Amino acid sequence: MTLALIILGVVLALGLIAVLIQTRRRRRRQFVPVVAPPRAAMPEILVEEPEARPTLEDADEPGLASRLGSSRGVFDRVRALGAGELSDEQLDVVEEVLLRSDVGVATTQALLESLRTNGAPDGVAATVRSALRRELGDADRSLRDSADEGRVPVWLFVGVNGVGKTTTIGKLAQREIGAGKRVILAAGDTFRAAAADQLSLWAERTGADIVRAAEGADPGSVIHDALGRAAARSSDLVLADTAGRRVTSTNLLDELAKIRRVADREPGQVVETLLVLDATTGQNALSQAQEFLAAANVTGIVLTKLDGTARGGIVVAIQHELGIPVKLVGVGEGADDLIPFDPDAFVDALVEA
Ligand SMILES: Nc1nc2c(ncn2[C@@H]2O[C@H](COP(=O)(O)OP(=O)(O)OP(=O)(O)O)[C@@H](O)[C@H]2O)c(=O)[nH]1
Ligand SMILES: [Mg+2]
Repeated sequence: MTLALIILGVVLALGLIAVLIQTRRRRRRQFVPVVAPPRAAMPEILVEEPEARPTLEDADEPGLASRLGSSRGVFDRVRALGAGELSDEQLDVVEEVLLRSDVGVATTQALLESLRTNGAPDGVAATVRSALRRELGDADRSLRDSADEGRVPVWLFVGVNGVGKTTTIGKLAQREIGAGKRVILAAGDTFRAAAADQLSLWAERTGADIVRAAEGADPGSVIHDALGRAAARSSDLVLADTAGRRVTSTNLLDELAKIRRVADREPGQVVETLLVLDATTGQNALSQAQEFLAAANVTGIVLTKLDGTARGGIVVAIQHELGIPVKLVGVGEGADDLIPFDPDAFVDALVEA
């Protein structure tokens, strides 16, 4: 009898232990396969008291002209021209400079026409400056960072490979976390493992949280998991990376449309779709953009690598041809090398003495 009771007791105890182990495994399983577990060092509240640091505008405005690489040099010959009526040779110089600067044929011809008719009483450089400024218009260049009640704002980054999507996300993570936001990076570029590794490095550097998956995983499911995590942690912003290449561009655009639908499903809400373009590719950037605009509901453009061999007039061509505002410009590879696009400061930096 006693022996039977002891055996019964042991069997019950073993059963209880088995149930406990199962429950713990199941709980763990909810997180492991879909979302990387939070790093041990990741605090629940990522940034409690952001340290005071200069805003990007304060840090960059004084040096914009010197950070524009070769863009400013293109206008040297225009700066050297005087005021008043222009000779044919001088008009040729203006035409050549404008075309080389990548502003595009339409803007160049319009500006030449105006110079022929009105001359340049305030100087050629000033006339060119105000014409370029006029072309850039007064679009809203702010980035929307709020979503509807109960939803998490998502900024989706699209563009062909190598233009600077992942780097721009890293820079923005730095900026937004610096402003006190809780940011999650979604490694939606599952095309190659190195893409998620690159984003993970930015997460480590900036203190952002990250959701990633194995190479070849469905990008939509990564975005979906990131949104779940963002909702659970009351995050303020999800920055979603995407792959820049697929077998064909049609495939890539289909994939993007799918990712966008997932990102825009509750609890997520895509409030910005930012097309990243490499300024050094000049007019090629424009034809890429046309394809993306048709597929991806683009709300703004990030123009990268303006510190390099780019010729800054491409900003004007983008505005003219696409009508989509350039919202940010990249002027280097570092975390602080991203500037909100300010048309006044930009045309001054390009053309003024
Ligand atoms: N000079 C300069 N380099 C930049 C800038 N933005 C990005 N880069 C560099 O451009 C290269 C490509 O940047 P990524 O961020 O990896 O580009 P991506 O669009 O994510 O590329 P894929 O992942 O291949 O689609 C990197 O070496 C970056 O450091 C910029 O504003 N200026
Ligand atoms: Mg990338």
